[in-house]
Amino acid sequence: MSDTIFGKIANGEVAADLIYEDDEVVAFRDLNPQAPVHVLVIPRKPIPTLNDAGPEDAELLGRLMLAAAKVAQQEGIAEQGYRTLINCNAGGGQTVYHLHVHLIGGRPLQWPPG
Ligand code: DGP
Repeated sequence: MSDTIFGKIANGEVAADLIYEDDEVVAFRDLNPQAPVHVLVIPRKPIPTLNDAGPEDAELLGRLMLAAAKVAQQEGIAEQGYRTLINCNAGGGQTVYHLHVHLIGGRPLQWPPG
């Protein structure tokens, strides 16, 4: 599973515009940004989809969300607001099968999404 492009970014085999990393989490700019700020927050652990996360991943999932909030602060969009989302499987729009949280902001965001 660590052979997805995101696994390779997490272990340094493939370059990305990294903006945050710690022992368990890496964040980098999306290659195809949908907003002025579009960052992907991923666990180093190669969990393919949210469906594959188990109770043992509960703390890690929390760390992903806290890292997203930290990056939002770093990027200066925390006060104006932003969106975090996880696409799950093809019907949810997932294309890379390494769990990731999208952090999107820097422009007004519509709700509901398309
Ligand atoms: P999703 O559709 O939720 O699986 O989102 C995958 C996102 O990953 C999509 O917005 C484009 C981005 N992406 C795909 N390949 C790369 C890559 O090699 N580098 C970076 N930085 N982003 C990528």
